[in-house]
Amino acid sequence: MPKREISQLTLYGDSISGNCLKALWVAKYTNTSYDWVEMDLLKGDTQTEEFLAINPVGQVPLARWPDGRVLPQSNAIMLYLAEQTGADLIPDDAFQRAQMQSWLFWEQYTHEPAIAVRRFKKHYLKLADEDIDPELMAKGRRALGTMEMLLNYSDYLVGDKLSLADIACVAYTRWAHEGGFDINEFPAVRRWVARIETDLGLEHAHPELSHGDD
Ligand SMILES: N[C@@H](CCC(=O)N[C@@H](CS)C(=O)NCC(=O)O)C(=O)O
Repeated sequence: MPKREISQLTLYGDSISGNCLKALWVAKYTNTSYDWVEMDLLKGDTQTEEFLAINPVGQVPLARWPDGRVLPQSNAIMLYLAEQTGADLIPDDAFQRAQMQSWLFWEQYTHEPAIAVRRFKKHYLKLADEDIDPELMAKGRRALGTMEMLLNYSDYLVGDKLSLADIACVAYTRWAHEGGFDINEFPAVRRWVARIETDLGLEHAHPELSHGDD
């Protein structure tokens, strides 16, 4: 099937959002040409009439093309860009592809709602720990523990190379410390974060990760 040219993609996102950065990283990784529209979540940019007319859900990231197509949801945007460009971020093997998707669903249902939400409340809303639902810490630590079990034996979440599974899951894991999580409790996760940041050409978000694989 001929690959559709992805030109003039506009990505709406806030740079403090891991979900938004996932879409940005994949656009860069796949050499997709894009314009970035910075949206300030904290100032309510996603709730303006103008933005709600484009995305009634009122969330970023949002991908938009000049022909009128719009695509919300970080993982859908990543999948589309990777598929359309033929980038090496989706395993060829059908089972590994399903494993990758399994991580994408897990990230959105289990990981992000605990780790990203706790980070937002603690780091951006500046709530005291006692004012944050304790379940978020418990659920987030369980999610980090799940990754730790696998990453004890593997450098990547699926197979032996970078895939969208790693990109989705690293987005908020690399900022887990801002949510009050101690990533040093999860050394294999810590090494994996540094590895994926290096693969994506990112600066290390956690001060201690600048040492890389150790
Ligand atoms: N499942 C969505 C989540 C999107 C989401 O929660 N976006 C947040 C920023 S991370 C947002 O736009 N919040 C603004 C609002 O809800 O008003 C995705 O992965 O794209």
